[in-house]
Amino acid sequence: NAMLQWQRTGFHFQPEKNWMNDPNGPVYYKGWYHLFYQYNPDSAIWGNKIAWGHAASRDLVRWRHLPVAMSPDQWYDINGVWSGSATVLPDGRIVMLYTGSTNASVQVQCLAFPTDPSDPLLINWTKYENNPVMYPPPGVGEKDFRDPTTAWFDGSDDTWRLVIGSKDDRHAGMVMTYKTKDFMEYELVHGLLHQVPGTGMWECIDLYPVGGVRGIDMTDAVAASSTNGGDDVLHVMKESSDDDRHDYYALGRYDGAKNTWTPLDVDADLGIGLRYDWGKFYASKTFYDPAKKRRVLWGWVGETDSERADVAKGWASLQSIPRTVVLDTKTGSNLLQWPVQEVETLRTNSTDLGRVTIDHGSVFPLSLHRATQLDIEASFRIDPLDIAATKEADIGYNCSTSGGAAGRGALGPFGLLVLADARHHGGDAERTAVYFYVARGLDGGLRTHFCHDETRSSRANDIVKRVVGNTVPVLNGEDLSVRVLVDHSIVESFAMEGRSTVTSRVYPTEAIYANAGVYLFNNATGAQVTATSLVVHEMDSSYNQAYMASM
Ligand code: DQQ
Repeated sequence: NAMLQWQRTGFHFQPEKNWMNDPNGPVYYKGWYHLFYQYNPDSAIWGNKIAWGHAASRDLVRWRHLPVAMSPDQWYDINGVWSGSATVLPDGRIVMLYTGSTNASVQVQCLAFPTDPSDPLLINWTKYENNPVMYPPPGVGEKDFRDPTTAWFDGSDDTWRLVIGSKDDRHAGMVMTYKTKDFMEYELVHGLLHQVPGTGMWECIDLYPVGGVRGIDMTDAVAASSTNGGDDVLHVMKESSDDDRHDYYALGRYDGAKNTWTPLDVDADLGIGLRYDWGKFYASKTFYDPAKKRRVLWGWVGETDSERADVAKGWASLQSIPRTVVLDTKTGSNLLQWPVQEVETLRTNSTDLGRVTIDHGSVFPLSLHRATQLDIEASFRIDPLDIAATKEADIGYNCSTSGGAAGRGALGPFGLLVLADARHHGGDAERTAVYFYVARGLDGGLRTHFCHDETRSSRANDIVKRVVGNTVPVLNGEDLSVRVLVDHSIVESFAMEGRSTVTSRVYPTEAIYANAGVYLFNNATGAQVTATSLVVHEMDSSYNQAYMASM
């Protein structure tokens, strides 16, 4: 449907057509980044014939689409080649573990290898002849055993270990550990690595060490902890909650000898605390990039329009921008996620709008050439006198329930309107609001919320439109900063250097092509807000034909 083609993105990863979901087996091999993904080659909706789609890139930004890597063609994966992860062995070989849905829809773990390890594009894959290599253990549901992680080496008993998510019969999400010497025979390690009552099935577990600057490989962290006790390294655990379809993470400590992972803060445990992203983002996975010594996160960003619309378009879903992940050493209590630096190579026209003061109750249009593919960097400051003068206590503020960009308080909302109708900003014109709201507590303390308001993003009515977001830590003296990636039908925001991220899918019907614009807005009743810096970069498309041909 040509009418809907403008919804395709310029620099977010998506297949040429049909359905995509989880990122699978991300890995760096012989100079190429590989991304596999859950793919339905027959349709724009999920089905029981899920295969592994495949693409490769030199820079995580410009991708080359490759043939389907694995299809459901064996009894043990005939109902779907489901999610899995890559492990790079010390000699450079790759082993891939994935979940097969069998002819009886039992979830089993399977092994595959590159058919030709000398091929840097890893086009062909061979499934191990004795698959499956793991069955649901006693007491675990046949349909509650999936998504093996990347394995790491544990020198204490010379085994490789990996974890798999599940739930128990009382609806507690849980993580099991397996060990293996050769990836063919596996042993379930006694006990559970972690478990949280009431959180339901944990899909796509991820477990990895984090530091404040560089990425850390899990095998290296385990080796280091055996020599120095490992107290300086934290381990992130992530689970994708099938109940509410959000990716939850927590910072904690991994103890291989005891087979436990313990959260730093039990009140912010998995499934109840921090999320990677407060919008549309699920079934994510990280990998360690040895070339740039960083940890990179991918997440599946689904559609929020109707299945009917997806079928009409002929495609569904995007991947998030690949994000580097580090520990926020300033707060010590959250991660920082940030678009990989290579994204900046797509910046073309950059407009520095300098300092702009936005009076309360006003909207300010930015003059730009094109506004469908943007990378916006903005910082805001509320006049300190206005903060001091505020008596209002709105500590119960909540992005989702407090009136969005239109609900006015003393110190917010203010921020940006993107994919907004450039012809007129009033009335019912389409726009997606990306904003801060500062709430003042009874004690005078401030609490900053970062939200997306999608409720006015489209005139179409077959779309889920919400206000999403959460509080974000702001330390003394910090401006309120945000980086916003706008790409046709996705708005992906990174607030406060990546302490909080929010991703929205939006489907404007009029604010498209040359009609798309950006505004600053300040809907606070009692605060003057200054954009202390504001730079807008137009973004090139990464699917540049000349570039693809030269790869
Ligand atoms: N998607 C896969 C499963 C996984 C789920 C099936 C998460 O392996 O648990 O497409 O979105």
